[in-house]
Amino acid sequence: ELDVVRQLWTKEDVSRTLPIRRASSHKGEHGRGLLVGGSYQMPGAITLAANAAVSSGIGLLTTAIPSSILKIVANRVPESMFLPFSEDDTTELENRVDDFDAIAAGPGLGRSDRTKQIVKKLLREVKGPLILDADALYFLPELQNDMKARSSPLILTPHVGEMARLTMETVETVNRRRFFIARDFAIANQCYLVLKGPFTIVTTPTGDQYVNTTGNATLARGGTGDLLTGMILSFVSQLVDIGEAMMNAVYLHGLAADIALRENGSSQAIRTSEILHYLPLAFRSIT
Ligand code: NPW
Ligand code: AMP
Ligand code: MG
Repeated sequence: ELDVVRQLWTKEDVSRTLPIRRASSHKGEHGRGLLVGGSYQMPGAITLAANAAVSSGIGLLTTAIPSSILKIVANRVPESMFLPFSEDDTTELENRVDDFDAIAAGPGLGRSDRTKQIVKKLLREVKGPLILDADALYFLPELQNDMKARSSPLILTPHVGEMARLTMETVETVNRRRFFIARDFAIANQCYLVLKGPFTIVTTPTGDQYVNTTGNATLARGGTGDLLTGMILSFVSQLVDIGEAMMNAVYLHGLAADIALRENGSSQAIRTSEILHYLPLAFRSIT
C-alpha cells in the first residue's frame, strides 16, 4: 500500500484547477452536458440536479426526462434545454448521446426496466465521460459485462447504501473499510468512484484517493446527492481532468452547505434547494 496516493483536497487545489471563464470565452467552451433522470413520482430530483448544473458553470445543459414531467421540470429550470422521452421508447435519447461532452444519469429515474435499458445503452454507446448516480447504479450488478467492456471514462457516485449494494457488502462493512473497498472497486472496474458521506472519498481508476473536508449534516436530507450529480456534470463536461473535476464539485458542494450553516446558524431549517443559493459565495471564497 506504500505507493497509494491518499491526500486531502484543499482550497488551494480547487483554486489551482477550477475551470476559468476567459473574457473572450463563449458558452460552447464551457461544456455541453446531458442530464438523464426523473420519473412521475420524482420530478424533484432531476430538477435539483439540473439547477445545480446551471448554477455551477456549465455552458449548455440539456435535460432528458420522461415526457410526463416535462412541464413541471421545464418550468423550474429555464436555462436548460429538454429532451423528453416516452416511457416505452427511448430511441430519441439514444440517438443523441454523441452530441454531448459528458452525460450524467440517475437522479429520480426510478427502478423500472426502462431504467435498466437506458443504463445498458449509455454504458455501451456513450464515448465521453459517463456519470451514474442514484437509480442508475441500481442495475449495475446485472450489467457488469457492459460496465467492464466500456473503455471511456465511467464515474460512479454512490452513498454508502448504494456502495453496499454494488459490492454485495453490508453497510456496516462499507463504513468500516471504506478506503479499501472504494479502492478495490475502482481498480477492479476501472472507474472513478465518489463514495459519499462525511469525508467523501474520490478514487481514480489507478487507485489514487482524495478526501474531502467540507460539508456538514445540513446535507443529511433528501436531494443533496442530486445536487452533487449536477455539479459533477458541470465540471466534467468542461473537459478538465476528471479526478480534479470530481473533487472540485465535491468540495464546493460541501462548502456551500458549510456557508449555509454558518449564515443560518442551524442545520435544521435549510432546504436542499436553498443550499444552491450559497454556491456563489462558495465560488467567491475560492478565487
Ligand atoms: P436507511 O434509510 O438508513 O434504512 P435508496 P435514495 C441505506 C431519489 N430522490 N446514505 C438506507 O438505509 C434519488 O435520486 C428523490 C444514504 C436505504 O436502505 C433516487 O432516484 C428526491 N442511504 C431515489 O430517490 C429526493 C444509506 O441505503 C438506502 C446510507 C432513491 O435514492 C430524495 C437508501 O438508498 C432522493 O435523492 C447513507 N449513508 N447508509 C426527490 N425530491 O425527488 C445506508 N443507507 O433506497 O437507494 O434511496 O438514496 O433515497
Ligand atoms: P445522497 O444520499 O445521494 O442524497 O447524497 C447525500 C450527499 O450529502 C452526499 O454528497 C454526502 O456526502 C452528503 N452528506 C450527507 N450526510 C452528510 C453529513 N452528515 N456530513 C457531510 N456530508 C453529508
Ligand atoms: Mg442519491
